[in-house]
Amino acid sequence: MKRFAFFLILLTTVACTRHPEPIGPVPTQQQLEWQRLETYAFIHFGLNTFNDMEWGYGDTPAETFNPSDLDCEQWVLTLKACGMKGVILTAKHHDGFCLWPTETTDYSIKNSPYKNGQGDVVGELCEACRKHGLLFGVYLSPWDRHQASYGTEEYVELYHRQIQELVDHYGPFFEFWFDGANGGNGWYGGANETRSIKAEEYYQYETARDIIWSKYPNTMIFGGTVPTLRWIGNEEGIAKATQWCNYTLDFGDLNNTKLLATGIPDGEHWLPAEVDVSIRPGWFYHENEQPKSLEQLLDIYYHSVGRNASLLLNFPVALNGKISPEDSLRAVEWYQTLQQTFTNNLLEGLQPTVHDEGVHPEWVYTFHNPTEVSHVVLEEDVLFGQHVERFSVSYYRNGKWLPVETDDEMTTIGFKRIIRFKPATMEKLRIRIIKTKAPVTFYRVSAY
Ligand code: FUL
Repeated sequence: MKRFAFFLILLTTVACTRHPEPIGPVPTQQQLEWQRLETYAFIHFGLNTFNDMEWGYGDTPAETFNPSDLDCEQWVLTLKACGMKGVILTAKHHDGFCLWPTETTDYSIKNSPYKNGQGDVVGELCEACRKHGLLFGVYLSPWDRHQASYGTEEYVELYHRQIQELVDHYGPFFEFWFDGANGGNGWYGGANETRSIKAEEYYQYETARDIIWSKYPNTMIFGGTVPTLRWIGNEEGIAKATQWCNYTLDFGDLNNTKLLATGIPDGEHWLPAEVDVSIRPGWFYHENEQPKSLEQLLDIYYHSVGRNASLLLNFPVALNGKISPEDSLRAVEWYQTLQQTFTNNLLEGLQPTVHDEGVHPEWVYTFHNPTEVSHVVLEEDVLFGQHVERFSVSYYRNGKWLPVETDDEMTTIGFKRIIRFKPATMEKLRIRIIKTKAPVTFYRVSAY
């Protein structure tokens, strides 16, 4: 509603003068609210942490889970200090070890020395999130290398019961993660064999989703056959310059990393992308690994949030049960750099001249004095769909129009697109639409 009102105010200024109609897929309210979060965190923590592994086989003893100083409030406060709006915890990774005292298996925190088996990391994090105002989500690996029943109907029932327990005892969840990995081999109750399943049928994802939505209908769903958002197709932290929220919900297409990377311009559904990447090389903590540099993290931001995708940044919790100081310092430095960059919108209060008659509509902003600019942020009003296919950014200085200097390709815009360029002092700034599928409605245009 608010967004609508804002649109009406902007109508005579930055938006097209034609009355727009939604064309093509548009987000649901739930998707739109989720897209507005922009950055949120992953926590990978579990038996792998204590055994220096990424993919536990399913036979690592539960007793090895032994954090000396676990503090979920430290996680939450750290994540808030680096601008994260929510956190998704690996309640169960592929090894099958559960971080809550589940009734479905003995392979859980109940049989670990942590709080003498009385601990509950899912509950503790959920509580800390509630206390400090951070959204909460869970990752529950469908693939389970521990369970003897894995591959049979019995396991699917167990998996659904695990979802039910999480829904009954924790929540609300802003996002629920069904990981796509199904490596085949595992311990499986001592069978030590390779088992393959047809993921699109086996896990009965519609039932899984219904269990979640029966209590928390606003939960965004990652993975499976009925997702409300999509994987970007890589774990490097990179969305492409051309990035559509439009997609077709077909299991084949949901596994096609090429299509996942760009979206499908004529796709039938709104399926916005999420970029998941770890602050360190691994998802789980390994003593010899270091966090990414500030420059790498900034690139990740510009290549995710700056390219019409959400950023899910992973923090591997260390053996003591805390986010390590190297990671938190780096992430806070990163957030503060972004805050400084994007505080002062140089277009604030400037009315653009809009020419939307010809083939190439354009928006021209005239500064009161020559102004140095290095970033332009464009946001389509996605309630009318995502339309722009190509655009340009130029500036006027000493009687000439010049293109801004950047390697970035100016193709799609979508929910948010940030163009970073060599700082240029300008008298005017011009955004021109070169190719679009439908009349363009900007939600906001800003410059820094
Ligand atoms: C992948 C998993 O196999 C990794 O271990 C990690 O959890 C990542 C986020 O998803 O599919």
